[in-house]
Amino acid sequence: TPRPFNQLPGDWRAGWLNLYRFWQEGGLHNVHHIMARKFQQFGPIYREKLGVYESVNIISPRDAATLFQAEGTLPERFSVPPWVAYRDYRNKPYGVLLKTGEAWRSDRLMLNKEVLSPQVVEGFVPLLSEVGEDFVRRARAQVGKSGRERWTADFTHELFRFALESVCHVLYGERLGLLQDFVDPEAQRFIDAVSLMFHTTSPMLYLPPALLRHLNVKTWRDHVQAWDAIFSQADKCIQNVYRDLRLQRKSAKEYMGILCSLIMQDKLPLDDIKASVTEMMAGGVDTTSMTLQWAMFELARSPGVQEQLRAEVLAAKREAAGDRVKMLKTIRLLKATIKETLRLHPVAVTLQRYTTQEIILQDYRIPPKTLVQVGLYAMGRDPEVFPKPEQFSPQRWLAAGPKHFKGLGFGFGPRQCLGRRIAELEMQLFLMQILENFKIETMRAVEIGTKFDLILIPDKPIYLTLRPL
Ligand code: HEM
Ligand code: 2DC
Repeated sequence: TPRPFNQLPGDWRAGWLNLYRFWQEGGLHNVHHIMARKFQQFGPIYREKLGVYESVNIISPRDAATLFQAEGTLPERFSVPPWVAYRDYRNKPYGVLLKTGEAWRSDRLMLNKEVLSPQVVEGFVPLLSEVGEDFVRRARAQVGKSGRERWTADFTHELFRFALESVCHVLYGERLGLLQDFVDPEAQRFIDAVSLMFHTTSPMLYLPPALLRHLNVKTWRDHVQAWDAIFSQADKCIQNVYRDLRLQRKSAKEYMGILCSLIMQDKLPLDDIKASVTEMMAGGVDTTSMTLQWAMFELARSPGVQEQLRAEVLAAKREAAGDRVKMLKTIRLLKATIKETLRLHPVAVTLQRYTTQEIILQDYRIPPKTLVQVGLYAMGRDPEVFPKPEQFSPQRWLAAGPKHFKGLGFGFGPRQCLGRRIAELEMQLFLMQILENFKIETMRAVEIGTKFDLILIPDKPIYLTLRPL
């Protein structure tokens, strides 16, 4: 018979002491390393308590399958306390990110139709490839300027702008012009605000929202300022589209963007549309840009893989006569490359769900309403799950064998990433266009580690070189 919950391994008895130790050990930026170490110490399941938050942590794909298969129709994840606290403090409505229960479900189902469904997603291809083409044009101009037949830089900020330009093009059907020499300072402020919002979230991650709001510490004030900037900038973009729509400045022929479709459908209250569109605009900057940066870094370090990938892309281009939609159907290795990048460099350190019924994990009884976390970063580097985990090998995703609950970079099920299709398309098109035009290189000697800044990011700048083919 399964063992009782109380026998779970782990040092979960002293929540506040643990949180204090965690602070002291510089755990703030090392959540992923600490988790990996705990799996080493306790095995594939352990219980922990940080502050007031208790969780059970798992690492194996089989346990992830058990968790997600029992999640039901209203799955809930850990609700990031500072994000909730901000909205309550400013009296802002929640979007899908923070809503729960039926209110989440009805919004989410409407959004799925306009953001995730295959019919709609195909329409994003021209919008996203246009932005990719502009990036290539800009990169060529930078190569010209350098006078050295190449462009070497830390691409973080270039990719932030690319990502914001991309997500805004599909959301609003409009270009911001962030890939030109002059960048609108308001757009730049939005980008900086999203990074600051993530950065100020992590120190407050394990404190309850009620406590946070009464704390007048700098981190909280910066956090509020960051969200204020995010909401006001998103609101301007939304108002613009709304006005153009009323004045019928938008022609009904072309695809006008996700926001327009949602407004015209008229099935969601405008405030709910706004809340979720704001979340998507903010969620679309650091996520895809960091993943693309990691992908280019890995490809630069594995020239063999890069050549194989380029061959696939060029062959697809020939066969499809340049038709991007057709190309996307044949580039298997490129899709595997993105999975492989997210295996080693997931954006989310864990996936989480509250259980709704008793489930059995590693032969322990887990009661309902328990927060269970899948250690995504630890799983991606576990040799039991991925043989030779340190090797960047997209091929592993194409080889025979079970991949069941191993590729979880965007989460799973009805609560998975809403921006998944946008993100995937944006990254596939970008990498295709880069590979068609440039060789990606880097200084091989430099080791880059990972830092937890709410999302996982490189711990130092990555310098990459683009060299025209
Ligand atoms: C949720 C990853 C890009 C918007 C999530 C979750 C993950 C994730 C792991 C939680 C899923 C779960 O609990 O099962 C990523 C990765 C990205 C990415 C790896 C890119 C490489 C984006 C983009 C957008 C976005 C571009 C906006 C267009 C959201 C939203 C949610 C979410 C709104 C909450 C959905 C809900 O609760 O219903 N993402 N994301 N993400 N993501 Fe993403
Ligand atoms: C952070 O312990 C660590 O996609 C916590 O685009 C558990 C946790 C809960 C929710 C996760 C979060 C972590 C990381 C960032 C995620 C978030 C859900 C959505 C969000 C993964 C793992 C993200 C980046 C969204 C953000 C949208 C936002 C800017 C409006």
